[in-house]
Amino acid sequence: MQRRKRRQCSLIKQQLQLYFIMGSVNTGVSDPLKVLEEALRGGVTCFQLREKGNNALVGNEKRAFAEACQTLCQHYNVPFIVNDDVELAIAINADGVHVGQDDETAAIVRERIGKDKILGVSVHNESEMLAAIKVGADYVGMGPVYITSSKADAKPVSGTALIQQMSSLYPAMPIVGIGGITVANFEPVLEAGASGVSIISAIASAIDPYITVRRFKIAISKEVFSS
Ligand code: 3NM
Repeated sequence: MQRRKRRQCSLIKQQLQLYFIMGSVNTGVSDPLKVLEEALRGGVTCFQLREKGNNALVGNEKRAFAEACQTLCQHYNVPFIVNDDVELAIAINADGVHVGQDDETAAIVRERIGKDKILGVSVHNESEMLAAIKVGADYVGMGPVYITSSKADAKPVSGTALIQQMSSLYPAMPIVGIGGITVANFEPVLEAGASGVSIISAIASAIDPYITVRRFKIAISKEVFSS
């Protein structure tokens, strides 16, 4: 691997460590921007705006919310990724885009956002992993590791087996685990070879998102230190 590419890869791996995903509908009665700010203050390393589901914002309201999230992320120097909506990501100059297998094909997204933006792709098997490598994805998301209620069309629970296999076959591709991950169950995900964990509800629905993120940070640093 070229030196520049290797440096980028290790940066992405650090940024994936505690990857918070949220939309305006994920925070219950709490103000989503307040939740995001608390999560950033606590030390999340990446943020993805995933504005989906019942009552999700659209149009100008979605854009205004995205820009407010982006401003917060910039303040904390944390990458701001947009789920699925390439138009919006380009319009507001987001740091990257995350797509699933049903969203706009990853190859087209890469072409549209250019090589310098972060591209994340959800994968569920080796052929999707190979396709993600081919289009130059910067990282892949794998899940659902555990049962989740945050994604209506989630696939069956996959556990950590695929992460283990893919991380040993393709060690250069950063992997982030997703689905039902909490402070109590994240360790096997990192032990299987993921660079980090993606979380919606354990942070977005926490009574105190700041304290929850601090707990994750302390537990993750112990895990990384002992490995
Ligand atoms: N993608 P929570 S699972 C957005 O398996 C998403 O690809 C998944 O939310 C996948 O942390 C999921 O609340 C939801 O379980 C994750």
